Amino acid sequence: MMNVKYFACFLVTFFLASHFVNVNWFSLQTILAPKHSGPPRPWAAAAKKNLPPGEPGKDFTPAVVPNGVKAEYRIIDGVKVFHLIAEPIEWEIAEGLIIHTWGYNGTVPGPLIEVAEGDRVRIYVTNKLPAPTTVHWHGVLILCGMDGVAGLTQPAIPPGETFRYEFIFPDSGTFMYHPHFDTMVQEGMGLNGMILVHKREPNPSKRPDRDFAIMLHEWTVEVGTSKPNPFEMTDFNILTMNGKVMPATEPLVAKLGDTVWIRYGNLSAMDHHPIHLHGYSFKIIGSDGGWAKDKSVLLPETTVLVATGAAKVIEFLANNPGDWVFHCHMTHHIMNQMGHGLTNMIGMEIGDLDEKIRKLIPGYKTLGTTGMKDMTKSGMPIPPNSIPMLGFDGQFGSTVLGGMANILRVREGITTYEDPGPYQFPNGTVAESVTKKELKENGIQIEN
Ligand SMILES: [Cu+2]
Repeated sequence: MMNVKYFACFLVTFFLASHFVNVNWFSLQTILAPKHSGPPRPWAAAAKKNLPPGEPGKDFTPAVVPNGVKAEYRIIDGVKVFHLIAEPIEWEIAEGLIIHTWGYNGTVPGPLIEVAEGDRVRIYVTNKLPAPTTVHWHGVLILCGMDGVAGLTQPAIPPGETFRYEFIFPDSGTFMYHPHFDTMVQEGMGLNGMILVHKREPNPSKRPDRDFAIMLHEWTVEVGTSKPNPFEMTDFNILTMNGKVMPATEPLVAKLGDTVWIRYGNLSAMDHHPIHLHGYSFKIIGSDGGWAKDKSVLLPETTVLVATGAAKVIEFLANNPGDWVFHCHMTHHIMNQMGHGLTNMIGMEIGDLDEKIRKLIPGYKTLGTTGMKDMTKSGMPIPPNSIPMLGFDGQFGSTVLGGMANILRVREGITTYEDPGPYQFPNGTVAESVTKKELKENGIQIEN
């Protein structure tokens, strides 16, 4: 009789505990316990290890997000708890262009989720969009029910509601997150972000000294408007690194001798981006699928093709001081709104055309007869809320290159990673104008 009472009491207690304490925690523990037949599940080993939350500094060197932020978290019972809010936001692409779009926690891309391998996370996703949404953890090998595919693995999160995702990051690597509901519109409006899962490495000398995270994205914002058009299929006119175009992109700073990683993620709608780095060759040591096992067999590269829906990690030794540009090598991607769909004026002899037109339109100026230099900020009147090519104002003038571009500054003897400003070139090392005498001495004759 007593046994039945105890059993009934146990059932009631278990029901109450599982109902009120945390139903998901119970079920996840059960599922993650590695007691399965067949091949080991990709997440089973990490679940068995049950590691404490990884600590920045102690377990890994925190990454740097140029122009960006990291997701805040609190640790509750050994679980890192995050909160993502998908919502309409206002975002400045560069001075002169503010867009009204969608983002996570007020930013584009969303905040970087930075954790260590084996970290258990609980991520609450609140939907403040006018449409349902989900979050998919792109590249992370987790239980199917946490995969975030609306309709297939979960109901979509209705506007106004909050869902919980809970899992363990089984592997270190470079991953991304984005909606898996009406993906074309929601990603196109800017809902995307990166996830860095660090290897737990107690010895700092075995970690990279500088670890940068950059998300690539593309937009179409018609001149004079502020709403990106997610229905565009081919003609993207704003190409961003971490939501900014050059010169609003924050330079990357490294000390001579540093081991540098740059992790690129790409959630552009249609384009792959071949990102070229000047001054260095590097090795592509990782992707969203994992890491190269033997770096010595990798081909040295100067351009990494970051396919849409992929992440790539490059590694190099910072052994060449200077200001080195890195940029997408698809040349239309280093332009902004005014580099597209123009009448080809190159080589046109305009004579006194401007003078005649100015009688009808005061201030008129024909642009583009020698290329895109006229389209930089100083060269033309700008329609409201739009950006011309911009370009970066360096110590020798404009780069006449903007868009998906940034600068790596490598310096000797710096003690902080604050922007050190323009590179001081050693005397006699800069390309310069020459005299006729020198040309003659070198056997070069120039007509006129
Ligand atoms: Cu590109």
